[in-house]
Amino acid sequence: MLNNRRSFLSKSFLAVTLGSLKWSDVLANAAPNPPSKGPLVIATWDNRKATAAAWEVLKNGGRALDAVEAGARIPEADPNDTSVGYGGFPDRDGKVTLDACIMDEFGNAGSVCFLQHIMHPISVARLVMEKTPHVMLCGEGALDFALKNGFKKENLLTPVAEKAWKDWLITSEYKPKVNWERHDTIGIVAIDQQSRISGACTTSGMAFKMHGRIGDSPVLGAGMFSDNEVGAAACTGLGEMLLRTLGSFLVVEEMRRGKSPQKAIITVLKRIAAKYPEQSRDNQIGFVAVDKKGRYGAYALQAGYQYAVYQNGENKVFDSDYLFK
Ligand code: SD4
Repeated sequence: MLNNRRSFLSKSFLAVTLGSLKWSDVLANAAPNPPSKGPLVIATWDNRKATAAAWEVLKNGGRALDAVEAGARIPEADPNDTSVGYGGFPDRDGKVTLDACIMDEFGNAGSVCFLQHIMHPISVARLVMEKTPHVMLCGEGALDFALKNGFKKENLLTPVAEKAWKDWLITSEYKPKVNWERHDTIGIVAIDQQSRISGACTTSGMAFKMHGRIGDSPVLGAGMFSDNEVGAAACTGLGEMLLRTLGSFLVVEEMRRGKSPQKAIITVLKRIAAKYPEQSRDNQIGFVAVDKKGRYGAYALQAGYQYAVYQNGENKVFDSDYLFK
């Protein structure tokens, strides 16, 4: 441990001398980390049912990839979750269109976007990763692929979501605001007993978006990114800002430079807020991240963001800290 710390500090000395690191960051990260306490899963919002499903896989020595898929499937099938899968609020034409992506510990990735009528886009994304030479399938092609692989065509528009859409049509005003809709888009990242890291993200996107609009969630590096050597990050919030900044990729890159998950997220949120000050003031973005040491972090632009963590046999939800106090 002492030797590791010494070698970390001498490497850091070089990095500071070369100008790629600040001492304040070095010292913060040089604090001995608690040893990895085994597997861990963390998800955006109060997705405790999802982290519980993921934990069932992790606690038995299962693969992080299976855990994040199992977790993501929970809100996808929940009619009361109006931001994901079945029950998700539709676009302004009344169509429920779904986006999802997944990455495994080898850096393989799969994604679907603008997918309709399929309850579990995350599992279709996984099949794209495992059964095709491609990474991303969209719309009709993604639907054909899903149907050919045994997925059922279903009506995903619940009466509650349909009513919300009809009410919205009266003013037809599209103005995303902080925590304006019940955000429950799930970004979920996990490390398993063998230190394999994976991530997933699934959503119905912003309610009453334009037909054809695709957000950050199915875009690798925007809604989620995972690199088994470093860690994984995923997010929720206004997709347009995350698409322009590739937020999840940036969080992983900040961890690669030596930052803890928490510090990496804060750095990225500050960068987004500096680049888009007005949109950042009026909108929400929240991240979760895990690193190879089994540490996690979460942070948001605004108050009101929550995240769920399952670790050491305990499933907890926390109010996230945030930038704009
Ligand atoms: C999107 N990031 O489509 C998603 C929305 C979201 O909870 O996170 N909703 O822009």
